[in-house]
Amino acid sequence: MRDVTDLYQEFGDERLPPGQSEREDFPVLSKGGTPRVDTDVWEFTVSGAVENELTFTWEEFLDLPSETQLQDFHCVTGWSRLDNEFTGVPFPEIVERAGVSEDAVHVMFGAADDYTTDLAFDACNRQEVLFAYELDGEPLPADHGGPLRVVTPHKYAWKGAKWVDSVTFLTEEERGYWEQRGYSDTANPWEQDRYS
Ligand SMILES: Nc1nc2c(c(=O)[nH]1)N[C@H]1C(S)=C(S)[C@@H](COP(=O)(O)O)O[C@H]1N2
Ligand SMILES: [Mo]
Repeated sequence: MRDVTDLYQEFGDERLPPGQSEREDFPVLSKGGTPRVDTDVWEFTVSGAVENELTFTWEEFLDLPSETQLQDFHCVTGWSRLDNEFTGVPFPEIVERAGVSEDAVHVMFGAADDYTTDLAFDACNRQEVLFAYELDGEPLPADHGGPLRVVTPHKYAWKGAKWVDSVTFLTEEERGYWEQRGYSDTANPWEQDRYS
C-alpha cells in the first residue's frame, strides 16, 4: 500500500487543513439520492481532446492497473476523515491509454446522478487521483459512490465524483454542478478555496 497522507506538505504545514476537524465516521453527502448502478450494463467513457476515445465495461475497468493508497478526505463542510484505504485506478493510467492531447487544459467528470465536477488537467493528472472501487478493503459502498468514484485527497471532496461514468478532456475551462453554484474551481483545502 502506498501512503499518500503526506501530500499536504506540498500545500501547507499541517496535515489537517485550516477550519477542518477530524471525524471517525464517514458521512454521506449527495445532491440527491443514491442512483442504482448495475455493473452488468455499466459503461465508462473517455472522450474530448484525446487521440483514442475509450469505453470500458466493468470487467475491462477492473483489468486496468490499480493501486491501494492510504489517503485523507476533506469535506468542504468542515470535517476530514483521515487514513482511508482506497483501491482503484490512478488517473494517469487513463490519460496514457486515451492519448490526451497537448491542448487539454481541463477535465470534466460525469456521474450517474447527472453530477459533474471540473478540475484543471494538471490537478487531475496525479497518481493520488484514483478511480476508486474499494474502501478499507471492501467494495465501495453505494452511498459513497460504489461501484466507482473519484477521490481527490489534495482537494475538497466535492471534486471526487461518486458513481463516476465519464471523463471528458477539455481545451477550455467549463464548470461542474457545484462550481456553477459558487464553489471554487481550485478547491485547495490548505488555502480554504471553498467559494469562487
Ligand atoms: N455523483 C456525485 N458525486 C458527488 C456528490 C454528488 O452529489 N453526486 N457530492 C460531492 C460532495 S459535495 C461531497 S462532500 C462528496 C461526499 O462523499 P461521501 O458521500 O462519500 O462522503 O462527494 C462528492 N461527489
Ligand atoms: Mo460536499
